[in-house]
Amino acid sequence: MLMAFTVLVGTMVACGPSKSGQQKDKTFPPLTPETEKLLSALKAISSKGIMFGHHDDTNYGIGWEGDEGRSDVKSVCGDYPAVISFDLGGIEQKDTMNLDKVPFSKIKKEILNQYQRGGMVTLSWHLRNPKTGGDAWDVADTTVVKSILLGGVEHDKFAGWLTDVAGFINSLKTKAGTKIPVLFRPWHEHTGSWFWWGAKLCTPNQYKTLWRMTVDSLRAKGVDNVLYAYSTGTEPQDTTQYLQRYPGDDLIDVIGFDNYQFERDDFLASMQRELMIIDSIGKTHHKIIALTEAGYEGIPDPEWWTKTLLPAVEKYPIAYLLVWRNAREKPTHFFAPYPGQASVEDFVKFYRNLKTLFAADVNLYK
Ligand code: BMA
Repeated sequence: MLMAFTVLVGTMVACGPSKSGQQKDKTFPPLTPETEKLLSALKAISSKGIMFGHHDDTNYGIGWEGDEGRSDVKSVCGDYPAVISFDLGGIEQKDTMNLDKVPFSKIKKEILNQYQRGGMVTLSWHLRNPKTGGDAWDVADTTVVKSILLGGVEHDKFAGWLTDVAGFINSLKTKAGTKIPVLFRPWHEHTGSWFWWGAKLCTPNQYKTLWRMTVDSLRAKGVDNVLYAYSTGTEPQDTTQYLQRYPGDDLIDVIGFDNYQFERDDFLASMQRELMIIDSIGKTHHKIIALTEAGYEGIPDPEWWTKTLLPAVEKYPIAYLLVWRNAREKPTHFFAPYPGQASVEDFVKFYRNLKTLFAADVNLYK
């Protein structure tokens, strides 16, 4: 029933003539059954709790790298995160390792492991600057987004980069050949201006066109195992500002924001503001909501998990919250506890709280 419906809707949406009649008809593949299951599970999960996520969780941690089955989160509480994120930065250079020196072969392996646990994988993309050759944070040139859109000088180069991303996502498969669903979250924190796709570096229309080009290109290359997340920073003050660069309900499955604590009162205030915004938009646009990145670098507050983070989010129906990485190469750059860290005891309380969900609590592909 679900399948038949999906195929029908997929075909209808894909082949419907555009309003102008100018655009060529596009035939896109419907989502794979596992991707549909992930979408349904994400819609339902907030009635059970909030999934905990951690970036690069099983790739490395404090004092280790690449150990089979190891995870700082698991070492502390006994279970893996329900969500693990990985970064594709560098795939567009045909590099064998991403920008944080994790081999793409290892990322693939860990994506399969997380899928087999019944947990979710999400992918960010800190890609390089296609115009200057600099990194994602190179914001000196304000014409980069324009240059990669159709008709721009770097369009062909960038189109090739999307082919590399499509190739990677299409290659995520189990041994039996089932494609593994992932949540792709490109062009994030665009309401700030620290990435070349940021607010001061392109117009709302250019940003939205970038999104549409990205999704259209992946769909045209047969990528049918992906959901898409739109995630701002904490700049939006209301729903209008949040939606100013929103590319459209037909492209996006999950809406969220990234928020890091520096000063507690500011963190709590921005948390409430952005959660209210995404909760309201989530309801009117029928979208899943999430805290797509969060954290307090170095977790200097030993009770941060149960006295700040959980109370801030628990009243909102977010599907997940994800903390950033435990960098093995930068001693103070960690966002999850590891054995001996000051917030371990509190994190175990957070883990035991009925509201939080870890890998053993979820089975997203049933
Ligand atoms: C940032 C930092 C960087 C890293 C980047 C992409 O927030 O963690 O060290 O390269 O994310 O993972």
